Amino acid sequence: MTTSRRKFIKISALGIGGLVTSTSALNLFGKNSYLNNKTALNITQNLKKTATYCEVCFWKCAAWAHSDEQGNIKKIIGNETDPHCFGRLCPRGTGGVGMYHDEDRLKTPLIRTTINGEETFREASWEEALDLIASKFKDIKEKYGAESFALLKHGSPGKHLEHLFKAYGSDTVAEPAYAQCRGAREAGFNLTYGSWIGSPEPTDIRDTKCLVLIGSHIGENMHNSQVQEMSDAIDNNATIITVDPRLSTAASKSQYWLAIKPATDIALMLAWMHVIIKEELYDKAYVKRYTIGFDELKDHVENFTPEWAYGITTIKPEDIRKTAREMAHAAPAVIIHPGRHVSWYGDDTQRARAMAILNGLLGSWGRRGGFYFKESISVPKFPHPKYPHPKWDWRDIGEKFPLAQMGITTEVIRHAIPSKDNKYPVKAMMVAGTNITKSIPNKKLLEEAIDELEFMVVIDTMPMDVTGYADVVLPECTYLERYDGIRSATNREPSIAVRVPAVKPKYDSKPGWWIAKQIGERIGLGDFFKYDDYKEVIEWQLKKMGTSLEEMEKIGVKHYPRKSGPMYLVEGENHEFPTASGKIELYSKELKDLGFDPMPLYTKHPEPPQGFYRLNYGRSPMHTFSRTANNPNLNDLKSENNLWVNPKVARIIGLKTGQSVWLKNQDKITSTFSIKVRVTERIRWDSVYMVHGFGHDNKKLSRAFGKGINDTEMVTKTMIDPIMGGTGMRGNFVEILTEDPHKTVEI
Ligand SMILES: Nc1nc2c(c(=O)[nH]1)N[C@H]1C(S)=C(S)[C@@H](COP(=O)(O)OP(=O)(O)OC[C@H]3O[C@@H](n4cnc5c(=O)[nH]c(N)nc54)[C@H](O)[C@@H]3O)O[C@H]1N2
Ligand SMILES: Nc1nc2c(c(=O)[nH]1)N[C@H]1C(S)=C(S)[C@@H](COP(=O)(O)OP(=O)(O)OC[C@H]3O[C@@H](n4cnc5c(=O)[nH]c(N)nc54)[C@H](O)[C@@H]3O)O[C@H]1N2
Ligand code: SF4
Ligand SMILES: [Mo]
Repeated sequence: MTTSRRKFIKISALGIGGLVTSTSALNLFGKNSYLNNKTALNITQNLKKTATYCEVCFWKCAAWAHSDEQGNIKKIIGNETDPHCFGRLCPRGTGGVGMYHDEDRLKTPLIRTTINGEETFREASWEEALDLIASKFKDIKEKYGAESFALLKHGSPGKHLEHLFKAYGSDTVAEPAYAQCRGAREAGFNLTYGSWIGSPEPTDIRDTKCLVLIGSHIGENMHNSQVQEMSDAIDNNATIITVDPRLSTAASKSQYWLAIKPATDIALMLAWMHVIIKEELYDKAYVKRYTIGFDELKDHVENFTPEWAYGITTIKPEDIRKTAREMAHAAPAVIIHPGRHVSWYGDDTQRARAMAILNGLLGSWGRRGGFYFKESISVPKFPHPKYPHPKWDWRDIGEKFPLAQMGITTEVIRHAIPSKDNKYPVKAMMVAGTNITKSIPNKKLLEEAIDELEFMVVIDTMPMDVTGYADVVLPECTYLERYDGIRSATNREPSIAVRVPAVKPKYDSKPGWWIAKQIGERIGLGDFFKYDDYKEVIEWQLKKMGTSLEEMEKIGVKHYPRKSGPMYLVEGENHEFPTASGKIELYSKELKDLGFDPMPLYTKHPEPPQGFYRLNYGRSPMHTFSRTANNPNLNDLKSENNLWVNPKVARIIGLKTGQSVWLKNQDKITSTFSIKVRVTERIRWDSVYMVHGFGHDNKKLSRAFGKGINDTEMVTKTMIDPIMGGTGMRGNFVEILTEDPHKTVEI
């Protein structure tokens, strides 16, 4: 099967930033463009190239920002030697320049004030805003202890602020990339192999013969090198098996699309294990040498036949058998992809365990075309005094969840609500680079918690919804206007990349490192920030790493040789896995000892009642979460989300493509805005689907305000993973309303 690479990957062409070849990238330079193709190509020679890495998502592709003599950024192009992007940026990365140009950006610090009885923001100087924040830092520490000041963060600015918080004495830190994203996968694979999957995933997709995607919608999920490698795998006739209730882009390129009934994946995987073991298709030598618990697993899956799974998943027994054989046929060059956003149904660590176990049976961990042993190089720490030891931190806040390995945002938020048994009161909060009103569900609880805070400061580049709740808003400059920490990539071989400002910060915006330092100095922590410019930190680190800023400015990415040994297991040799037993744990004693199932079991989850549909959500290749909805370039490509509705459902309700509808969920929450219907066979009749990140409710976002529905608003029921505290968000059911529920009725 051959597929046109260009159609699938929608990543810009090498070297010229996608101006000519790819239709999607071409559209980037549409009516809101800063350039047209011809001028772009002509002026390339006169542009200054600055080394950076992209912050439009967390794949962190290394890139070259091109700016003209007037200091305007004209375009951004992938760094050819970068293993995250192989010289091509995805449409979002190419459109990243829109983050810099967006005229709706935060321009000055803002302080909440009351005018004529109404709360509003007034513009303030940095001096005033920073002094106010510093006084609150001192206040909170005196009254409650530094621990009561929490930091919710995501992305590069988070690193600088985490340093400030640790110096101050608070490790009450969390980010949505754990409990709302990949935490359960890390827990599940850690239990099995003794190590996290991490980012980028060490999936050897370019050499695989069979890629199994369970939900992962690579191609819409645009994690760059992964998409490119999948495209190569397709060209090399690898078998793609996609398990998804929706015909995703990946499913449409697959030999097998298993349109599973939502929330039943564990049953499918147990049946796959059953077939693989019953038909003796597993890698016997690998299982014998590297794993423990095979006999227990064999007994465990004895009754989980494809016929049993059929009743649960709606996938035909012969399809389950056929796909299990396909995987075994390709093994060990097979990947049961661990997924990334896995906080679905609350039994997510167990679903990740099932994926990990399947890989173990097929012998793909540590094998070419399966999972490689990743390696990175550590960046030396710039010297600073020892951090004080907090009396309590994110671990205590998440203590209910024995295998939580990072802060749980929802728990940190919940601890802002006073109660008798709240031993760890959160009294103030800094939110940096995360739009929590979009990324954390259960808005009622969130608003209740925010209401209780004595102080809240938000650091963002844009007037996102979350800024509306702050006492002080600080405008950070964009990634194109600042130095940041060195990117050390975990990959087939180690490499580093630098981020150097391509232009001066626009308006009165400042870099995150500067903000952290300014607050630190004001509260007596100057010794933790012994530099005038973050450039000095990078220069010091690069020197220790055998290079220099001067060299890095020329090359952008530097590669280092592997030191940890071969990328794959050496045939016939033993290998010590970093688990308690030193083996791949098919049976987990650790889980058993903690009172959990030592091997995954299928549990039935509630199904939508009559008239309701399961709310399913995912990614658009043109957008990242809520952060790009207002980006002029990307908004031009896609300005709102749509509601995917099966034709059967459309017939019942009488819906047509393009019609505006509202949603009402099981807890009677109605959507603030409407969404346009897209009638399509590509979604099962029991679910509806939309892209996450739209439905913005801050009017200051002139392009994004009121466009589409915010899926998070409809997520009021969550299913919590008891093992690591993940927030399962896919158990919400919605009704489709054809009339505006907000229309005032005239009597
Ligand atoms: N363009 C773009 N790319 C991105 C991002 C972005 O914002 N924009 N964000 C990045 C980040 S941080 C993450 S974590 C990843 C997320 O990307 P993935 O990890 O790929 O996300 P998933 O939630 O697994 O994928 C959503 C898919 O799951 C399917 N699905 C829903 N319910 C079920 C079910 O019960 N079973 C199965 N088998 N499938 C189901 C949906 O139909 C949809 O196709 O994307 C990354 N890449
Ligand atoms: N309902 C629902 N919830 C989800 C998801 C979902 O699919 N559906 N996905 C989950 C996943 S996988 C993840 S990883 C999280 C992502 O959660 P978030 O990281 O919170 O995602 P965004 O909504 O993009 O919010 C990022 C914020 O950072 C700001 N920002 C961007 N660049 C900078 C910068 O350089 N400096 C500063 N200071 N701010 C910046 C943006 O303007 C925006 O306000 O959400 C999770 N929550
Ligand atoms: S995948 Fe796209 S958005 Fe993400 S870092 Fe790379 S170019 Fe930027
Ligand atoms: Mo994520």
